Amino acid sequence: MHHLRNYVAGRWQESARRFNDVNPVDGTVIAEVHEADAATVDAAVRSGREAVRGAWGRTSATERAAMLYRIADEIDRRSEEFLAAEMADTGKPYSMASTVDIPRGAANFRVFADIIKTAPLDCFRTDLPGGAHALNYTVRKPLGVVGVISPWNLPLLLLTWKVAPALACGNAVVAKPSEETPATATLLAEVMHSVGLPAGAFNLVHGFGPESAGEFITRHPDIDAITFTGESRTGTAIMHAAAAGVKPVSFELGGKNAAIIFADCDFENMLDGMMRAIFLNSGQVCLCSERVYVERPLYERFCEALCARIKKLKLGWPNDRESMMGPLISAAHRDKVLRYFELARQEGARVLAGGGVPTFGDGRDRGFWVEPTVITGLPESARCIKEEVFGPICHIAAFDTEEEVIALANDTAYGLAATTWTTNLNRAHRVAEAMHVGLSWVNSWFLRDLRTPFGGAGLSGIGREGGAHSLNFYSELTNVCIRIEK
Ligand code: NAD
Ligand code: 6OD
Repeated sequence: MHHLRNYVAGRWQESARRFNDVNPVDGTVIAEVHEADAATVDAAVRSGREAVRGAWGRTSATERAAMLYRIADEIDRRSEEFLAAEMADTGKPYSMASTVDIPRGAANFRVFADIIKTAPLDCFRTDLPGGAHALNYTVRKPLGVVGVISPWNLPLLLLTWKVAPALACGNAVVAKPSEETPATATLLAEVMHSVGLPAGAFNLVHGFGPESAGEFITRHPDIDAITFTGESRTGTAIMHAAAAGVKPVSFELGGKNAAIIFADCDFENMLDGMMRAIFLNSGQVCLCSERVYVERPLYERFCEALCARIKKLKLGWPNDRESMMGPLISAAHRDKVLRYFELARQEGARVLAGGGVPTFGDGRDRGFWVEPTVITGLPESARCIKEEVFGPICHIAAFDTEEEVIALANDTAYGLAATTWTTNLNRAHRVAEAMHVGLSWVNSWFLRDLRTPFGGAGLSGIGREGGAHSLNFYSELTNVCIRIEK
């Protein structure tokens, strides 16, 4: 059996307590994971503190950038291993893992290496009475030891999205990947070791949330900041824990995102985009469009075309190059999504496609699959319209006016992403800006430039990361003010 260990102070550490890493494609156990106890997390935090006080804390931005490029190069060199590990942990198809997850793992390090080398600092000359003046300039310093807690849907992408800027700013990291997907994080620790990152600058602890490694990090008095991606409810729990030490938090949480399709859209482009926006990663992307609003003249055509495309969506083994959709992450999550399918029926939905569990006649029947599903006919107050399902499902409703659809799209406690499909330039700008979200796409979805702000409003999060926004979270700024006499 393959063992996934903790990485603390530059050394691999075993634990007596172990849990299974399961492949969701067919339910097989692929590894035994060593769960970090409170003492291991404490050792990780202490080694992080020593690294920040020691050689790592004294590195220049140029030296850290060089280290980040080495990490990126090493991820690229071992990309086949990362791919295999990510596909085994998540069941996601090669078509996605090889184009999104693993390339972004390396890109996250490169982009923050570029950014830290060129980050400008504020400088103001302040005129004073009598001809004297003051020179104000800011100095960027590490926060200290940053706790990084990440989810299972895009494991390497989302972990490195936070580890890279934290290291770029000179912090030490104690990272905890999701208990569902510990494999690529463990490979990342191997990479850190092999490129010579100073011991303690990156620590990896495995485990769960409550009363396990997650909570041990968030409650640790010597953690300086917490950056978290996951469910909104978990965000609340972490905020409680962080409140005790008044620790800065950055939260990227859930979504219940709207797609708005106007009748004047480029239909085929929109359909391609919407297939991704609804079913990429089996709908397990926080940005996925679970609420789809279609201008009435296009409504029937869209529903038919989407259902026809679903029939061609191949649910396959990850290594099958034709495979477009994999299973859900776990039996528990599959059961949650199936409960929403059932709830939708009880709430009065008409099921246009899917709604059940596929059968394959092979090992996949022991995995955690559900069918791509399309529903209509729910009132806007239905739980299936209000709550995040995080599965391959969307609800489609017709609308008549721009004003009406803006109100419908914004009628949610979340505020992560929206996507608008239209060829009318004026309307594109009006609607995109009217969305109460952090990310408003037009004629595209999940199109990323890593220098731009990423995050959500309302239940979808606190703060923005990406580009300089990340640097501002992961740094302490000191303003130096020097009075200069005439
Ligand atoms: P989750 O909140 O259950 O778990 C995320 C991480 O938090 C895991 O590592 C888990 O072990 C840990 N955790 C759980 N409880 C904890 C606690 N009390 N204290 C400390 N750590 C704790 O989320 P998930 O099921 O892994 O991921 C799916 C959710 O993440 C969805 O809601 C999705 O929308 C959201 N998500 C958001 C974004 C974004 O960028 N906004 C990105 C990806 C996923
Ligand atoms: O692209 C990113 O940087 C990012 N944080 C994506 C999040 C996807 C949510 O599942």
